[in-house]
Amino acid sequence: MKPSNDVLLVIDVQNDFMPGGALAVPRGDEVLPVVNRLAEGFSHVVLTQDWHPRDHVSFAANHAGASPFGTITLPYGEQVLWPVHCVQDTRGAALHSDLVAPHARLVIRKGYRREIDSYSAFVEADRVARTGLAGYLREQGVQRVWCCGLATDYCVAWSALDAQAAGFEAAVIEDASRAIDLNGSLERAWQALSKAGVRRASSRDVLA
Ligand code: VGL
Ligand code: ZN
Repeated sequence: MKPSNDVLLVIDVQNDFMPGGALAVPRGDEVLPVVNRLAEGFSHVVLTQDWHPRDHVSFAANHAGASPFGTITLPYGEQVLWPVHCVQDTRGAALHSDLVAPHARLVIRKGYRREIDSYSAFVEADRVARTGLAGYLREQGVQRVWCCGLATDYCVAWSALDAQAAGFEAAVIEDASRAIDLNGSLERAWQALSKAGVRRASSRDVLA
């Protein structure tokens, strides 16, 4: 069993990111058995939930003439436009019912401000607003952050990069994550992770 200074950060294992969901990640459901196995091996588990208001700036439907997977420029930079997903308090935003982590200590919700998206569990897309997760983890004596879930190239990667930048040792558990892979985003994510010194791990190594 991993001690409490290792945290398993389970990103956005929510209905809307599953096959058939509003923003389906290909084979996203395949992370469930792997994440469940990992969660059994960690005493400290934290979950995240993408949690948008219906009028969220990241939804293509809220911009006249825009289509999902296009981009716009916002005050904080380029923003990908997504299908409406993970609207607060809807079924799509709920954690998948086959996720088994009864001992998870904290659920961080993110992307709840209408005007700012947040892929990262630590810092919102304006790169200024903080979720409070780094402070919580520091206060709990956490040193290593093992990231997994959905999607590898967006919320998992951004969370791992910010964990590392916040002074934790971060890793992405590849087989416990699945990607959207939009215009080469997965390859770019692995490059950024590698450059930042984030470890690329497999669940077998983590549990060994
Ligand atoms: C995500 C796009 C938009 C993710 C969330 O969980 O990776 N991607 N919102
Ligand atoms: Zn989102």
